[in-house]
Amino acid sequence: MTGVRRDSDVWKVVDLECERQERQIELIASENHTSAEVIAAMGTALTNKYAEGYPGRRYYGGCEHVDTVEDICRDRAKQVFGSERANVQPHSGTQANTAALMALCEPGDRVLGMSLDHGGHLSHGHPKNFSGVFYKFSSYGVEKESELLDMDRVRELAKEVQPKVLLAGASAYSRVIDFAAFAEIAKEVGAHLMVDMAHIAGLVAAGVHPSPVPYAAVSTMTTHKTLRGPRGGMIVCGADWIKQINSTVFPGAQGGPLMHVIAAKAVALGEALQPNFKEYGRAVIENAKVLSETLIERDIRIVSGGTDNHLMLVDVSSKGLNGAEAENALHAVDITTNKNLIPYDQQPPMKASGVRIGTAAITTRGMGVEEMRRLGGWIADVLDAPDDESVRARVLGEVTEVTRAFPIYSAK
Ligand code: DSN
Repeated sequence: MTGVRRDSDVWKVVDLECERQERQIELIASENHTSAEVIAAMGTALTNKYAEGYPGRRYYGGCEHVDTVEDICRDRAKQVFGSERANVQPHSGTQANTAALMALCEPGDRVLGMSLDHGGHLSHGHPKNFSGVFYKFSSYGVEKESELLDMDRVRELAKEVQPKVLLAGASAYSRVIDFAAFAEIAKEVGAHLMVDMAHIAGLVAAGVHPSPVPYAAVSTMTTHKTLRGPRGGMIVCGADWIKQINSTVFPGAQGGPLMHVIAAKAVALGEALQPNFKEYGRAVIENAKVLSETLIERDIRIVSGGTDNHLMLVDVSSKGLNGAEAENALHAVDITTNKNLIPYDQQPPMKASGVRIGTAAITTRGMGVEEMRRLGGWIADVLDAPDDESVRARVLGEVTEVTRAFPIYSAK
């Protein structure tokens, strides 16, 4: 079964994408390179199996083996995150958030989450997302001067809004999130605390970022960012919430689970339990710090002045560019980033004033502080002279040299 490649239309494109990933430096903060074993688990006949329901209580026969793999996955999720319970079926982070909100409150209830413009997420109340359509979202943001969350301000807002759910977590916030403070505020206003730890799940698993699990009623995540698993979602919670969560994931938000992806999540969680995953988490943060310091030394402004986690927001307006221009200039030298709004941005989202960059993927490739210093230099060179052909040719040559020295799959 393995190695069948008859459809050349498709495989040609798959090969191009694999080659692109090997050739480019991947700095998109929400991406990573999974292990070959995670990829192998996804490419199995488990994709054929319908398994609506949960292990031991399915709506289909023949589930004896997929029951076992889902049990392994749930047990590993509980072990990795120190949670009482886990649901490993969500197809994505947004579907995990759908199920969590359905469990924690009713349509029309008030929810307080982080503003998308300040680093939140679409599923935290964007008016066109299910969250903004079905719930009354209000948002907190970062302070204008410090560009940091101010928990006193969050408390004031929570008292004003009186939400049923207080939602913590972000997709573009580079500092440690104080889950204990969020929990205290939630308690004061009688709200449930929900944490979306999609970006930092791998850092939490590695023990290099405080865990929300002891504080939150329900914690959601994606499995493909710092956690380095297959594309998907997951929920961890206490025994008190699992009945509702199991029912809001299936049949609430989804039908049949993707058993091949659950097998791959189990493999990734097994990897996260290995001692070298802690080392990986530490290296991701160290690399991000060195990269941000290198950029700052080259007069590039980093939102909030630096990073505590795997990502940073680079304010490219300090170089007379917008985010889209910077993304394109870096793409031309095989450095992949994404344009991103910075707090209090005056630009529209498709231009933005920043690019978001993260170190999860390049750390997986084995790059370290020496490469971060070179990388920071290349980014600065390109942003200083985005139209200079000679700079572009030199940087592209050096990027190629480094990506060849750090293969993702080909030499492993
Ligand atoms: N879109 C993802 C990100 O890039 O952060 C979050 O789901």
